[in-house]
Amino acid sequence: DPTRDDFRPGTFPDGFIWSTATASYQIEGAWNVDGKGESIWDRFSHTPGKVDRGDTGDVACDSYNKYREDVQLMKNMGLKHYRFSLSWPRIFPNGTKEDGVSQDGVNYYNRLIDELIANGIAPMVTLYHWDLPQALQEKYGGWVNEALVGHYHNYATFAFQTFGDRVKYWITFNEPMIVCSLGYASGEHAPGIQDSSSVSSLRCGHTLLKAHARAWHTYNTTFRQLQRGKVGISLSLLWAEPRDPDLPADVQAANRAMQMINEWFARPIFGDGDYPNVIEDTVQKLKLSMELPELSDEDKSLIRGSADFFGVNHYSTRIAADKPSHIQTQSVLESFEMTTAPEWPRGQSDWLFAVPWGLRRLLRYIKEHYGDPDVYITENGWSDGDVQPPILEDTDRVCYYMTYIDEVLKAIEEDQVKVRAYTAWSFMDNFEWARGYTERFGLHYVNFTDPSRPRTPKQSAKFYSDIIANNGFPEGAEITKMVQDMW
Ligand code: GBH
Repeated sequence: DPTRDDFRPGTFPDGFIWSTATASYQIEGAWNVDGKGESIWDRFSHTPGKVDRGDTGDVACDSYNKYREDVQLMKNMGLKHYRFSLSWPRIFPNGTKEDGVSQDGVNYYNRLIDELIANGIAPMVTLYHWDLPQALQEKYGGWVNEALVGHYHNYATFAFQTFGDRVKYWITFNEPMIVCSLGYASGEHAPGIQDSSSVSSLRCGHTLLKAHARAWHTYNTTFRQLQRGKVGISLSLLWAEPRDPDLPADVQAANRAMQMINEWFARPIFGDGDYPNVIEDTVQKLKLSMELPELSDEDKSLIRGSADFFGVNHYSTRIAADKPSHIQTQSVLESFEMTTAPEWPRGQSDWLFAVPWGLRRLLRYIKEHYGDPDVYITENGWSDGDVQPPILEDTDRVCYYMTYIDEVLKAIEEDQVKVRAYTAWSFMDNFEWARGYTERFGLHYVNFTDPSRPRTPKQSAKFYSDIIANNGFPEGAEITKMVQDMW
């Protein structure tokens, strides 16, 4: 089992960033408090049948009220960075500044940011982690409409202006591909639009790319000199390993899978500025019947290079094999088959298999394909179930983190990938989107049946805080002995 045979102790480069992450809708609660506007996730979770067990984010972890306690728990862990997201409708309840700013919403983020900084923790802020103001959904149909480029740009500019004196790391969008494919094709996520033709999801992607680029350019020209921060984007990336690496058809199938899943946003921003061929092909085919926006040369040059770092959310790997029928089939998606290996441990999430070496290969792939960028791992983590008694001795999660983090170290030391940051998803158990509270990703356990939502550190919180304290796994350190015992 390649996950267990080659642990190597070692220390990360000086200044390496250790962080944990959350997102507004998943933790804040207070969904209709102090003037906050409705988001598409409020609407979606309040619609029967959309989320498992009918769970909602109405209260979630109640971080709107408990943020001070959260910051103390972070401090206890020795964390110096924290990634969280702003809720757009908490700031602009109706989606735009003209329709009113909620000062209470702005104050909440000011208090959170100040509390973090007072405790020596640097905020890393995601501008959009999926909770669009419902007003913009209703007025424009959401991200399928290019009008949202301007609205997002105004919101991002307001955030740079208001918080940028203290926030030095910005992430424009969390996982644009998931926003478009689950929100506008399969309908599993808000706003729940089902469109198997891909037209809606491609329009959505087009809007997100332009919105991202405009926000980056405004930061670059208007705020950078004074604020001296960095602006990137977080893409969800899967590693696809060819089933038979000696079989060219499988190697090509794995390439198609990587293109389909990873390159839609990565190539326009970090590559040569074009959509990957598989997207171009789909666009060409669909154009026969529908009018689809294409990226103009001007768009492309605005998008190309519009990031100070490459944010990577990575959880899992698949085996890709050729599906020979692809010559006749319409869709590239049907031209390969994705499977897993029976020996890969699976988390509570049906898609989450622990394959640590996949992360190292993915990091090397990024270095080789996208001009050796600074890479920030903005999410990585493991789920277990909502069971009694609670899993506080979360050894599976500890194993996941130590093996994945060790592969990051190898990518840095042996492959010279410029990984600057690692972020554990998540700081605490939270609202896991369509799965509600049935899947737990936290370093802290949250009791969702107790109105005061108490948090309890799990074994993984202790483990991760030792990694932070040691800046890795130095030879002879307590943590290395622990790892070697577990091996
Ligand atoms: C992230 O999404 C989110 O940013 C975060 O909010 C969320 O809580 C966290 O991860 C945990 O889910 O392997 O081909 O079957 C991750 C979204 C969901 C993207 C699963 C890949 C599997 C596709 N991922 N999906 S596949």
